[in-house]
Amino acid sequence: MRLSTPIPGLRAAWSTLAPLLLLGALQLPAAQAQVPGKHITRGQAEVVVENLYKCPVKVENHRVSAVGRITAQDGTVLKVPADTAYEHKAGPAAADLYNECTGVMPAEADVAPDKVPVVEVDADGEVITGYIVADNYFELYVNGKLVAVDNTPYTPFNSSIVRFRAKKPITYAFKVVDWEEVLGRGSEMMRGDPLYLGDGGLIARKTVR
Ligand SMILES: [Ca+2]
Ligand SMILES: [Ca+2]
Repeated sequence: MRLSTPIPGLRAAWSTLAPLLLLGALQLPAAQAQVPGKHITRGQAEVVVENLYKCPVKVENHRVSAVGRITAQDGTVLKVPADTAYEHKAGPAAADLYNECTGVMPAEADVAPDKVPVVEVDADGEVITGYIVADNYFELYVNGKLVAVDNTPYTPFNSSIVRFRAKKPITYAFKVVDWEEVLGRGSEMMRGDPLYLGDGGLIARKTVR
């Protein structure tokens, strides 16, 4: 459950890249609007979606990506672990850099970012390639446009290649979700314990000129 999990094909691809700088607050599509502010919940959420993603092949670490609903103490109804573009089928799915479920597990020398479609943000911009791994899920917004949606919400751990054409100055924003094993509790499975506190993170790098 850590980002240090070996991901073949990733290290060499990242070695010549500079960190992807980012993180400004952008306005998300209305379908993804979550209630702003701080809310306190107790107990488990009601499951409203049993599983967003089913791996088509048997892998060692596949976990159910459920979605739930819970009412906070102030009466606000929240979706957990998050309202995502993946659930709404919004935005382009990120291409695989490494993914056990799709069988994309190239050797480092065989990674081919040039085959990834370019999402156009600004017609007069430059093409930028990014490499992303999230524990567990990401959405990438460039100059306010959703350009990539992680295709695996929970596990197995996967990594992605994104390409887009954008004009400077460029504002990057990520929405990142550390998925839950027990909805509403914020926990994840660790060595058989579904209430393990868990951890989350994101690594994202891009090409520079
Ligand atoms: Ca993922
Ligand atoms: Ca996690």
